[in-house]
Amino acid sequence: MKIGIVGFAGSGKSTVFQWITGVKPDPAASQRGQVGIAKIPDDRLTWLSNLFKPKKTTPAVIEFMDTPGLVQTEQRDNPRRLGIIRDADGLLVVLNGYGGGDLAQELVKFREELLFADLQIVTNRIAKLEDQLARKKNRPAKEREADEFELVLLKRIVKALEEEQSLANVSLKEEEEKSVRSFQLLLLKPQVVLANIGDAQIGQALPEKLLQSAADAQTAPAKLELELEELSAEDRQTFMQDLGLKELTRDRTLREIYRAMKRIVFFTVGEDECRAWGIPQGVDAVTGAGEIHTDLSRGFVRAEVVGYEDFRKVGSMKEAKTHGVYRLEGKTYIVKDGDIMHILAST
Ligand SMILES: Nc1nc2c(ncn2[C@@H]2O[C@H](COP(=O)(O)OP(=O)(O)O)[C@@H](O)[C@H]2O)c(=O)[nH]1
Ligand SMILES: [Mg+2]
Repeated sequence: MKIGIVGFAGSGKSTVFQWITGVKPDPAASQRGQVGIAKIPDDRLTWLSNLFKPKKTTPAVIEFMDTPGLVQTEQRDNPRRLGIIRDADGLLVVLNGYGGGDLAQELVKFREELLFADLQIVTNRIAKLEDQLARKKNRPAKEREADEFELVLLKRIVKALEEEQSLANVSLKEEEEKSVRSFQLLLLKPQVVLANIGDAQIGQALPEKLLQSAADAQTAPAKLELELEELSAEDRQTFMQDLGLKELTRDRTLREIYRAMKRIVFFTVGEDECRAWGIPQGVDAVTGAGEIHTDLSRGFVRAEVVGYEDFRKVGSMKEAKTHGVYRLEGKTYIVKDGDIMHILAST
């Protein structure tokens, strides 16, 4: 899972990148998309690790990519600049919350850039398809039908882009999703909006107008929290109290991003390793097993499953069996967030 950190130049993308991944931003590298890994904090994994005392504890991760960002005065160049995030699974949109600008307006402008870039791709493709349908009349019916199918779909997408400036309400069937997947449309990617605020904005609510277009928008004093990290725990407490900062927001922000990207985790536990495996919401047990190893998905027989909350009450797999919370599930079982799983496979 890769998330592109996007926004206008100077909004604080590189600051957020460092805050979230701990990787020092390199302006030259960010031109090509600098990547860093963030571990997703999970109290459940910590609890399991305290119980099993494994040699290794491995959290779920997200890869973040810092990008150079867009320039308001060079709008014609922005689609090219956005090319860098075409293969990202989601977007973290960083707004400049420290400079005193209108955040709702900034988000509108940024989304217009995404819209402009997507429209360019879709309308180019439409022109190509129409041309092909008009000129090559003797192609096999199957080919023509495929083109027509795509054309109708793309026109529907253009309509939504032009009228609603969003693809949020375009529900695509599986076949349609497949047909447009290769265009990597930016407005089809899940977005998390993050206002990068300064010391002066701590404790202030986000503008109502911004929340109307991004209900789950997050707030973070990223630069300040980066600076706080360099202090001793004691000094940090004092500073945080003085600033009216109750807690560091990074963990919460990461969990929120994970949730917004519709990811869940299941756990594997043992004396060697306790690990959180990240998977998309709604996948079945075979797919989940494949995340661990392709052999486990190929030879999948059954999954032993105990939900985290149940496990916490009983404390061991053995007790889970006697208390009736241990289950054997088959290939099509839809994995739930927090499941503790042991995959049984034939090799
Ligand atoms: N005062 C203040 N400056 C900030 C804050 N966040 C970022 N900056 C500064 O704004 C400039 C641009 O930040 P940067 O993260 O490089 O933005 P990017 O262009 O989006 O990557 C840098 O000089 C940062 O130190 C903040 O919260 N408060
Ligand atoms: Mg930068």
